[in-house]
Amino acid sequence: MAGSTWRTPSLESAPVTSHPKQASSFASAQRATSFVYQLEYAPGLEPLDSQFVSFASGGGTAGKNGQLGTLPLAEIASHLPGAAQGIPPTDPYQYAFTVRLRVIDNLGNLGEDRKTLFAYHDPTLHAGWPKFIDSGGESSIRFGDLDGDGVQAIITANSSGEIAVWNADGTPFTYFNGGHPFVAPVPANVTDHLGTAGIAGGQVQPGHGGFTTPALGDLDGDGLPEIVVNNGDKVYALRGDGTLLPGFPVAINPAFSAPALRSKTNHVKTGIFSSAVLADLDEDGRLDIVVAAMDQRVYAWNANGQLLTGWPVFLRDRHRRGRPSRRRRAHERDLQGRSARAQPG
Ligand SMILES: [Ca+2]
Ligand SMILES: [Ca+2]
Repeated sequence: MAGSTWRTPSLESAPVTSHPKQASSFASAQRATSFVYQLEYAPGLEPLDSQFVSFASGGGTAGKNGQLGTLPLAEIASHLPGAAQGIPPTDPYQYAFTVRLRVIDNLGNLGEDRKTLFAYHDPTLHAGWPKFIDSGGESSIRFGDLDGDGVQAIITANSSGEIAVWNADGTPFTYFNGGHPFVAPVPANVTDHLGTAGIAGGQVQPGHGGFTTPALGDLDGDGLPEIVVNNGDKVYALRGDGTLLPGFPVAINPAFSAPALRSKTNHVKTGIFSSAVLADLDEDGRLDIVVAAMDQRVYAWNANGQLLTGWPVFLRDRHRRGRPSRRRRAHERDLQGRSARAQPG
């Protein structure tokens, strides 16, 4: 059989006429003695066979893995509306093009794989942007004057457990952690697996959790904002220079999502999916941190990392039908007793 697969190319934004991109892929014919391959492009999402243009070809007897050709981006752009030079798209696929790798073995079998890519030069992009973060950037970006010089910096938190801060021109904001990202420690649910073959052998890097959208506010009253951000079961509060505020990180209580509480219809999780919110709940003139967790609780801590009295609060609709199981009610009574004994005063 003839086979072909793609390596996902790293994408970057640049003038499409000046950056030919390598096309990395894999071609082989495992049960045949030899094969030939052809790399082709065509404009659009579902081009006709007749539209494909070859840009690389070759052959061999053993599988070929790596750079099989170079995408002629300027040539491809010339087939797209306005040569893909800055006319804002009215159709999401206006600047799409399709690349296919076809492998034909000496027995006549054909294997084909396709990938749709986009070529578009956006002249409104600021110099120095965008940034490739090699990870999910699901959380929203925040702006903040972290060092009090009157200029806003750009704060990003990503799903690799990193917080990075940038200047407007795309250079690292050196006041924050010397210009390097703050990286969360490896969380407990990963440290439990550091001895597994992949991690111990170095093939897999242990994860650092993922940060949600940060909240900014002056927690310690020095006139400069702190960055408050959730990761896994923890809440981090960082000063603008990237150091942790004393008392942080704080964590939610794992007992509230213990396996004994889980049922088929209510699988409570240990962790925080939401972003933190800052408000002065106890009216002492200092911001507090409010976090809703997946254990059905809302937590509130003060700027020293201490739980406010009366928190966390269990969110439950008391008018809903049905009662929790006897096992669950017993566990909750036990937790409430322990929580009351732990409260000072
Ligand atoms: Ca502050
Ligand atoms: Ca307060």
